[in-house]
Amino acid sequence: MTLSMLAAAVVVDEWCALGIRDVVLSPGSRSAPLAYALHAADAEGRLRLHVRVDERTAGFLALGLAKASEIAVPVVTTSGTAAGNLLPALMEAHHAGVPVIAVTADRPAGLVGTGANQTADQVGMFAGVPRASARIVASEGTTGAWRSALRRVVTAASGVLSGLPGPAHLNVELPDPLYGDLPEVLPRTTFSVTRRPDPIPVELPAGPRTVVVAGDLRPAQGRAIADEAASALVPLFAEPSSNARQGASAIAHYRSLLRLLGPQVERVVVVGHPTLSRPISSLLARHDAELIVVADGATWVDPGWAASQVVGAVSLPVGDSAWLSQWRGADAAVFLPEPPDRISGELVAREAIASAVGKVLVLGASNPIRDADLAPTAVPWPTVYANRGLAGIDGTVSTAVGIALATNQPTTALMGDLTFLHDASGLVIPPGEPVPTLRIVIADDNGGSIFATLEHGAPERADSFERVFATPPGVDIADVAKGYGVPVTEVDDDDSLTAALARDWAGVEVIVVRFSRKNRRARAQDLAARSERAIRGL
Ligand SMILES: Cc1ncc(C[n+]2csc(CCOP(=O)(O)OP(=O)(O)O)c2C)c(N)n1
Ligand SMILES: [Mg+2]
Repeated sequence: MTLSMLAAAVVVDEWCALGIRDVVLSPGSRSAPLAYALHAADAEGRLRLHVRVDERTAGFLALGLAKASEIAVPVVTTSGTAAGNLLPALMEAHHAGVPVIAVTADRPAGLVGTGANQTADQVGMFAGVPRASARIVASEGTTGAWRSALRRVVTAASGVLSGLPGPAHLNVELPDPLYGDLPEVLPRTTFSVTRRPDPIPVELPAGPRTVVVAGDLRPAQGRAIADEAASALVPLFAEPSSNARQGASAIAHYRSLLRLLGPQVERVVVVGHPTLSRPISSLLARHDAELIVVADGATWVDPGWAASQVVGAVSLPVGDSAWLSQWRGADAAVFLPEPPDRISGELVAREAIASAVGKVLVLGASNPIRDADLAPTAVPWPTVYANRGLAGIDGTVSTAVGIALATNQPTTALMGDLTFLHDASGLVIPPGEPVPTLRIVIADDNGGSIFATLEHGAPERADSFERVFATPPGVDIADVAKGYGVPVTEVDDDDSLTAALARDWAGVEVIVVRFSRKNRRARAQDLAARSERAIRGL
């Protein structure tokens, strides 16, 4: 048995023992020992292996699997640029607290800097991003030392001790030969880590007019904060991926209502990572209101530098029902009609949400998640996931594939056309690989319409807008999806959208919803005006 095969066998055996269930692998030569060991473990039913050619896709697939399972997912690459392609997924994992382990196969250290083929300096290559890094040097150490390194890396990624899950990096340095028999029996000592206890909630004093802001959260956390806000009669401003956007306290149009009602807020409790809107950023930057941040890890959210108290968990006192009624009354009075004979982004989001109730919904960055952030709160919601760590438009298809595979539930992913094109290769699922039940709804408005709602969309900047902001891709999205062998439905009116979303499906399918982005800016302005009238009319 070769040293490299022994090291690979120990790595995979320890992962199985630590409870890892899914591993993603991209092909290569330097990583071959790990590939053989993973193939064997998958055949024995000890873990589930997913093979992807494109490492960027593989990284986001691991991210989706880890996000939904809340269990660490290793993603294994060969050496060189292959490893570099994991960076975007690791950055998202860092900022969203997702346990992805980058496992980069490497040459023995003596070859770094010599011009040896496909050899880069990989130790520390993700500088500052991993929560922990370790090296497995197959030509040195013992199986006990390797297992110890693996335990540290998986424990750090899982956040069991720190409360802060996130990415980790394992560089596995493998000398030739890179094939041979796998050992039959591997010695292992028992090992376990005790999870740190949940924090004790801090009871807030009664009195100040309070609101709760819920940003991106794990589903169970979101449901808990929705219940807490509802029983305390506190208005709740919950972004879709908080999973708190429901219940008696959730205010659907909080973004537009904040402009007039915001100044009355005396205390803000923020849970999770809000990222969607400027009104919330302004609320979190108010130095004349108390800002209480609920942090479940080693760091906390405070983009306005205004935090007055950081707590591990919070218990809200019962508030004044008139305060909640004021928000609810204004909320109920806001109404944005659909444009006649046309589909709007909000309609697509609303229907996608309704069609996914009881199942899983993944929301792409840009307008899809913001459109969902206008959907009603007085209806049931599906379990929602989104990459809000860094809000990238990259890797969304692959993340959704991972979420669907980890939840094992029919999953709907709503994303923009550019977001889809960025990661269309996430549709490449080689024969024999586990197949998700995933429906991708593409809000195809031929470009990046979000910029139309920002300063760049002002009429006086129209001459540069199309080319350098909207960037209409000029490709037929349906043809692109068909090229990957995926069934495609094309819709361009409300009835055909409703019908397409009502159907059951198997495997991966794509629904392309074509609509115009012409009225984006006008609708955003209309909503602001209607919200103002709703408040003044009360
Ligand atoms: C990786 C990455 N590159 C660039 C951006 C900046 N960006 C934000 S939204 C957006 C356009 C998205 O277009 P689309 O997916 O069609 O959604 P739409 O705005 O039309 O709703 C871009 C380029 C980003 N968030 N992430
Ligand atoms: Mg678009």
